[in-house]
Amino acid sequence: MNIIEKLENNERLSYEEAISLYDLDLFTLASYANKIREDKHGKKTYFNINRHINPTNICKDVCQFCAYSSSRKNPNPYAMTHNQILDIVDNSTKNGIKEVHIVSAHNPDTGLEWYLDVFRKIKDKFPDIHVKALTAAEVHFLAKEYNLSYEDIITRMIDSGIDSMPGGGAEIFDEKVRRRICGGKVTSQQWLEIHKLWHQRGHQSNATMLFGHVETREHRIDHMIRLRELQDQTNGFNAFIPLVYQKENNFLRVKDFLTGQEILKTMAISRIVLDNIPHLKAYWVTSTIKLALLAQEFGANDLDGTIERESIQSAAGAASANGMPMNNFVDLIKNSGFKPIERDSVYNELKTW
Ligand code: V47
Repeated sequence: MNIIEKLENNERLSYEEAISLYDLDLFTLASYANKIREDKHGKKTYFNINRHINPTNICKDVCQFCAYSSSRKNPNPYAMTHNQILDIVDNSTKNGIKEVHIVSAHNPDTGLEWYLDVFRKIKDKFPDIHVKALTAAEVHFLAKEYNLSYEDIITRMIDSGIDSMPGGGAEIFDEKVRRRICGGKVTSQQWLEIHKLWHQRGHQSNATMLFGHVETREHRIDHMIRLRELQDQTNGFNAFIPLVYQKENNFLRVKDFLTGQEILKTMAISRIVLDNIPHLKAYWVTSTIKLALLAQEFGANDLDGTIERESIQSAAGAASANGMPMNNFVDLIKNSGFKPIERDSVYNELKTW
């Protein structure tokens, strides 16, 4: 059976077949990815009103792509206090946020209890706010620092009120590329193992893929297939989030930025390959808002959220430092022909705008 027949019949694609999708033209890919989107979600595009908080940029690890860590080209180390974090959440609730997304660098001085305590305080004061926190990279870092198992850390995360895990730290699973771009931090197998354990405890998470640096198309497909295999076992991933690499202020020497075509092809291919992950998020921060809106025609059905403050990708050149006002978000989705649906962090629909 050729690839078009398989696409017509909605059949699962092998690794080799998935790679050959890149040989199809953009419009063919768009039509198949869009059909999957429409079958799953119609014209709905989800977003949430959220606040990103990055409590510290002091990091023990040295990822070559990172411009956020203070040990790299950005020598302004900081660590927030609990009160600063609580004040941010307090202010943001006035803007209607439903979620705080809290991820940090790997700072040995802000220890395990420091984190757990701030999550408990947020939950005590703001019980209705969803706490999405700690990437698998942070879980691994904390487990190593405190000589604890992943299970132990996960139990403490749940006890301190974390509701879901973000998808960060996945980067690219291929071991050779990973060694080059972020050797020393959580391995691919460990990243997958941590999400598996989290899912087995009945909780949900997301999965990212950082692309557009030194990886090949084959590495992207390998990354997607490893996620698809885990999702077959656990069904715990909500969304897949392809993150477009931003090239400023870091130590990975990449000269060429991905073309819009390659970004959209990769979006469409991920919609087709990841047949078991319900949502595809076009993260406007890294793709630009214009391409994220276009990605709605290429399988994406989620645009993440208003964010308010963005520190990780904006340090590397993205125009996202101040988030996106809610009204802009809604208007842009509507004007592009889709239906803006405000969601909570686990995709319950809150409001049709
Ligand atoms: O894992 C770091 C990425 C991620 C750069 O789960 C970079 O809903 C581009 O994971 N260029 C953290 N990306 C952000 C993240 C995320 C974002 C939004 C939503 C969710 C979710 C998760 O940021 C890291 C890393 O892959 N990153 N540096 C860079 N130069």
